[in-house]
Amino acid sequence: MEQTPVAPQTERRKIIFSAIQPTGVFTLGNYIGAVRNWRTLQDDYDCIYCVADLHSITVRQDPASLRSHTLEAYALLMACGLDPDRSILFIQSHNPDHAQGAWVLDCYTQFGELSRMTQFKDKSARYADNINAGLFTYPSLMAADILLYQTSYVPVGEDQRQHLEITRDIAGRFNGVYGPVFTVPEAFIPKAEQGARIMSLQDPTRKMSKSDPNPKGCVTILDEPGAIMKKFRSAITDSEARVAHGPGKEGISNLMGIYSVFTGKDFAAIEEEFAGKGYGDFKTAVGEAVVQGLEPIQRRYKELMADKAYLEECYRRGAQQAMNLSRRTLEKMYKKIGFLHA
Ligand code: ATP
Ligand code: LTN
Repeated sequence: MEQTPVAPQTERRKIIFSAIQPTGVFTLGNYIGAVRNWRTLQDDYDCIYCVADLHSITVRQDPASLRSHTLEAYALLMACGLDPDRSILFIQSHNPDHAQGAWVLDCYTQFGELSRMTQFKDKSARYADNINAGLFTYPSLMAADILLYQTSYVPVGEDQRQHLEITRDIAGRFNGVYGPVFTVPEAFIPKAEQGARIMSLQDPTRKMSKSDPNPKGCVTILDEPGAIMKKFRSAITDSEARVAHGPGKEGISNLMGIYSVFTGKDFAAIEEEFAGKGYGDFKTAVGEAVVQGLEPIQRRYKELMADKAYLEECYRRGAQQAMNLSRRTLEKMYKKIGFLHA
């Protein structure tokens, strides 16, 4: 295929790609660890973000819920400030190149390396009656998502670090055989203090997760103010009654991380602000900061969900834009491998 001319490398902005699964309303963990950063990156990069519905079926999903969660996830991304006029926002299954690319990459991914993935080990223990092949090959689909767009950086939370490592390994291996087909991407993970890993409010040793069976541990970005305050007031802390971070203070450190993100204050300033005050005051302040920070997102979300035609127009356009880019890489992969031109 003829290559369309592209501007010299120096004039092109680097590409960012990331995705989130439509497995429920986003939690504060998703927002702080990932989506919040996706918004600011739009200023300096060409950003591509997607709702990873193909990944979500590695765990059994009810069809009606999957449909509504997918549209909701798309609207939530926009409500969090992702702009379809500046970035490409699309739904993974609307671009068939991801599934096609994933099959190819499956053949350049080793059984041994997939067996070492902690997410696979965790999820296969949690869903022991459905350890399907998709759960196992999840990382090569994720590698296809990223590599099809010649991505330079992938902003994700700490839990995705291992998936980024395997993506780099797959890209390096493919390039080693066929020459430089893929850009080898780097992970963009926030610092611990900036919320790379937000923990459950009920068990600060476990990550806050959309699919947490205990809703008290998990604040979603659409929770009502009353529910948010209640969850923070009943957050698990420790018996020391001193707002500070460090070993044995995982609950308080987690709350400090959340408070820091919503107020812009660093840990030293937070310790000073609450010196001599009890945990009750601190928890109330964290809850109030979160309620205030989420209010504009919740308002925008309601507006967007009231205009389904607009959402549909945006995700259709996004899929087309995504395909225009991914097609070039997929065609290059096919050609290098030796598939006869169709
Ligand atoms: P599920 O519960 O369905 O496995 P999840 O809540 O873990 O989902 P994902 O869709 O897998 O969310 O992740 C979307 C993004 O949010 C990823 O970049 C992930 O690293 C980030 N993320 C998820 N949970 C947290 C958390 N507790 N703290 C920081 N970042 C997080
Ligand atoms: N596996 C990711 C979601 C995801 C993703 C991606 C993230 C699917 N494809 C590509 C970054 C890049 C997760 O957060 N669980």
